[in-house]
Amino acid sequence: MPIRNKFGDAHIDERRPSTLVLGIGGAGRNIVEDIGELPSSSVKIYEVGTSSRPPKLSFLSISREDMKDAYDSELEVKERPLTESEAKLKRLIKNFKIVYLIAGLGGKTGSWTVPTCAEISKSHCSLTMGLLAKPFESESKMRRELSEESQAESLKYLDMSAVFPNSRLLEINPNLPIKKAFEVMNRIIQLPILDLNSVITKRDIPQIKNFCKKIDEFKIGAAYGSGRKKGERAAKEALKSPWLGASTDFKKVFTIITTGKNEATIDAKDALDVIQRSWPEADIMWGLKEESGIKERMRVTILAGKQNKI
Ligand SMILES: Nc1nc2c(ncn2[C@@H]2O[C@H](COP(=O)(O)OP(=O)(O)OP(=O)(O)O)[C@@H](O)[C@H]2O)c(=O)[nH]1
Ligand SMILES: [Mg+2]
Repeated sequence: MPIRNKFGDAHIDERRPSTLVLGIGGAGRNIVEDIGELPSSSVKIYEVGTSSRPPKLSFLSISREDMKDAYDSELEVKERPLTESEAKLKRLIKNFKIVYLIAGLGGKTGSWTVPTCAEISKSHCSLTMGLLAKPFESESKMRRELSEESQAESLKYLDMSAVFPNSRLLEINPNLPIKKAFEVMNRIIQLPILDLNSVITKRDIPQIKNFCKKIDEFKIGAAYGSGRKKGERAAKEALKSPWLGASTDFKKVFTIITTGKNEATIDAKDALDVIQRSWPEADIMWGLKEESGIKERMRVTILAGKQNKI
């Protein structure tokens, strides 16, 4: 029998783990810059990059040369003197329980920095998640190879990761201008921070880590539903999300249900039943949260993982 567990708490802010979100390199910075207002004061966001682009949020300046040296080193972070940029990153990262690393892999800054941050975070923090966009098929071979290599290196240290191939943007809407397309995608990439992270309490972290143990990569889908049967409608739409792909063999699924105030949980149960029918063998961890702006609607956010790790 698959497991269905509720986790988290929608109300108790003091039990929220301190959370750091790092938007690294051009893509990472774009994604965090338009994240908007955060639901909890326990979340801090930083842009990380070389200083030529004026930041909109708190900023941590690093040098590409330092990050290249770090990336190329055969030694683990603990076994060698840190570069100046790594030392700065470590001083920041070590103060948090949960760390999100956001970047577009394939570029130098993001690809070189994410694995090192993941390694530092693994030894100082409780949970590390990578939210990583991958280059278009049409980008250079060098970029695509760097992105694969950086992803594989990062996976050694990340507890959770979600990967977003940019090429899917074109399959979804080939005529959408690239800036608009990135905006659509960036909204999806932000969802774990806005939804998953808004229900997690400190107490949930070991259970979440355990749940993700054998999963290399999560796919994300989300949608709104309204009116009668809004839970069912939202879940059905979320399941059609292009970022989830066509796969049916998801084994571990987080579902975050966002409602207005005092919503009946019947709609939440409907949503979970729809998901379970689609993936009968999947274990589901689900959380419920409130958001005043959502009014009469319901949002269902799904993070679905296949069992990859041995
Ligand atoms: N989803 C998404 N992807 C982006 C965005 N901007 C760029 N990308 C993708 O991210 C990849 C990496 O690009 P950048 O983030 O600019 O690279 P960087 O980390 O700044 O590295 P360098 O500029 O080479 O130092 C690109 O190949 C694009 O496919 C964005 O706003 N959203
Ligand atoms: Mg750049």
